[in-house]
Formats: sequence, structure tokens, C-alpha cells
Amino acid sequence: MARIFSGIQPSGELHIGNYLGAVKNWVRLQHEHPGATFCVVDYHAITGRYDPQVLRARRWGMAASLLAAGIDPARVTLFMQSDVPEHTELSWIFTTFTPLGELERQVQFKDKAAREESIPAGLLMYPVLQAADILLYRADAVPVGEDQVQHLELARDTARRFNAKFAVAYFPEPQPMLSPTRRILGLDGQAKMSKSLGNTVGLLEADDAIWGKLRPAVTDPQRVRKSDPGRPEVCNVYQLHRAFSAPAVVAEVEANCRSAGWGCMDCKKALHGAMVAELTPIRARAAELQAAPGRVLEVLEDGAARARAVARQTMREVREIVGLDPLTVSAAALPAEGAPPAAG
Ligand code: AQP
Repeated sequence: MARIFSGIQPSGELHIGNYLGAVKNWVRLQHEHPGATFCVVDYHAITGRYDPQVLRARRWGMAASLLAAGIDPARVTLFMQSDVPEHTELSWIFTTFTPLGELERQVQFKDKAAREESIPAGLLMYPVLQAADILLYRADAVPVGEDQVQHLELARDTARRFNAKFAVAYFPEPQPMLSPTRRILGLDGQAKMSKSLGNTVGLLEADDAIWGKLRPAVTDPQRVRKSDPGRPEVCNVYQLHRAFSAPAVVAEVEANCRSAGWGCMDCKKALHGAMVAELTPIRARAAELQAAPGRVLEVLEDGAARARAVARQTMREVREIVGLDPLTVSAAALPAEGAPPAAG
């Protein structure tokens, strides 16, 4: 059975892009793959500018949102990355053989670096830490959105390089598991929905706040008047219908769009209804967790203990492979250039 790992940054609120691209898939997979490992990757979230007080709240909030979205700690391990410092240790080992040029070619690095005056090295190393996150659990399947496919290619290269460099067959080559909704655009219909671009719809937003964002959402730019027939294939609102609405409603939306039977506002109202239906129970669970915050901490503590057990075992083996295992007196007998001759 595939060994599953995935992570999410607590760099903002959980949004419908994260949910449809990744988290909904995690919830589905936990039934077929009990024992999957999911992580709030807070070391990643400090690669940009941030306020420590806000980060604390977001770390708790992201864990609570994942539980509210349906992650079941009885089936899977959910933990906070910084509770398992082996992630950074393995990452350092990987940086020692990852070619700089490959990191500089990562699209997400280029995009984010373009927005920075002074580029932190951590931003460049982000995919190396991500490779460590995955390979620490020797995962071979990673449910992610499409934007992470290039990073996973680097994780596979990392596994391959490690295995070749040390002549072992130790790390598997992790493959992406993409959901049908692998790339959700922001409501401006331009860029990927992204916490750092501020074009998101939060999973826990109130009904009227969601409507406030849906109302002006960009649709088919060629549909100027209500009587103009629309093209669902270029419409972001239609894509969201495919994610949230029942198949019969999606068919109805498509037919009414093409025939100009519905205006865009009719279509958006139907989408709002479908979103509210799916998100209301998630919001209710989030409110329950907000009222009992200790429950989230218990889940994270238990998850960290389980994750740490696996991580420590991997690092014991990795240290041995790379020659960083605890020294014993027999090391003195090994030939080492420039070393004093062994006694005896
Ligand atoms: N717009 C999206 N469509 C589909 N999937 C998406 N994911 C993110 N945005 C979309 C998927 O969500 C998971 C967690 O992502 P992340 O928060 O760890 O990193 P990210 O991709 O960088 O997300 P953001 O929102 O864009 O955050 P910032 O702005 O902080 O970088 C991943 O599986 C991702 O593919």
C-alpha cells in the first residue's frame, strides 16, 4: 500500500484552493490509506515576512481547520512540523548535494523571489526542506495541488541522488497524487488562488462574506450582456461549480450558460448555495474546536509523538548511511587521510 505524506503551510487561513486541490483528497484518502501522515509545515511558513504572534494563531488555526475539514486523527497522523526537528536535519543533509541551479529554476521560487527586495536563502531551500518532509517518512505518494508537481520532481531527484551517492536503495521516489480540482484560480480569474496573493475564499468564511467575493467574480470576459451565450470552459465560476455542485446542477449550469438561459448572477447564486451547503458543517466543527482548543493540542501532541518515532528511526539509518552515526572506538582503526596511526 502507498505510504502517504502531505503538508500545508500555516501562512494564512485554509482556503478553498488548498481544500479542493489537496485537503479534500487527504480526507478521502484517509479511508483507503489509514496511517497516512499530514503535517502543518510551520518551518516553511517562516520563509517569508511574518509576525510571530500571528504565526502562533495561524499554526493552531490551520490544525483546527484541517480537523474541521474532516481529517480524522484516529486514522491518520496530524502533527506540527517544528515538533519534529529531524525535518531540518535531513534537509541539511540534502542541501549538501542538491545543485543550486535546480533550486533557482523552481517556478515558485522565481515567482516569490520576484516579490522580495532581499531574497532569503530559506526561500530557495524551500523544496529541499519539502523533500526532507516527505522522505523522512519514506513516503511514495503525495496528494498535492498542481503547483507542487515541480517540487515533487525535485524530491524524486533528491531520493535518486541520495541512493546513487551512497549506493543504497533507501528512499522511494515520491509521486504526486492530483485531485480533479488540481488548480483553483482566484476569483479574479487571473492567478492561482494563494494565501500570499490575498485572492482567496477562506474555508471558514461567513455566507455573506463568501457572497461578497463571489458577486464580483470574473466569468467569461466575452459575455458582456445577459443575453450573450457563455463559454463554461473559460469560466472560473463554472470550474467552481464542478468542484462544489452535484453533477445534475453542473449539467444545468452548463446548458443554461451556453443558451444564455441564466445570467452570470444566477449561476453565482447557485454556486453560493452549493458552497454554503458544503462549508456549513465544516464551520460548525471549527466552532466546536474553537470552544475546546485543548482538543487540537492533544491531537498535535499525539501526532508529534507518532511522527517523531518514525522520523528518529529514519535519521538513525540515514546517519549510518552518510557516516554520521555515533562514533565507536573501532572508528580509530579505520584508514583516514592525515589521521594519526591507530594505536596498537
Ligand atoms: N489554488 C490552488 N489550487 C489547487 N491546489 C492548491 N494548493 C494551494 N493553492 C492551490 C495546494 O494546497 C496544498 C497546501 O499548499 P501550501 O499552503 O502548503 O502552499 P502553497 O501551494 O504555496 O499555497 P498558497 O495558498 O499559495 O500559500 P502561499 O501563498 O503562502 O505560498 C498544496 O498541496 C498545494 O498544492
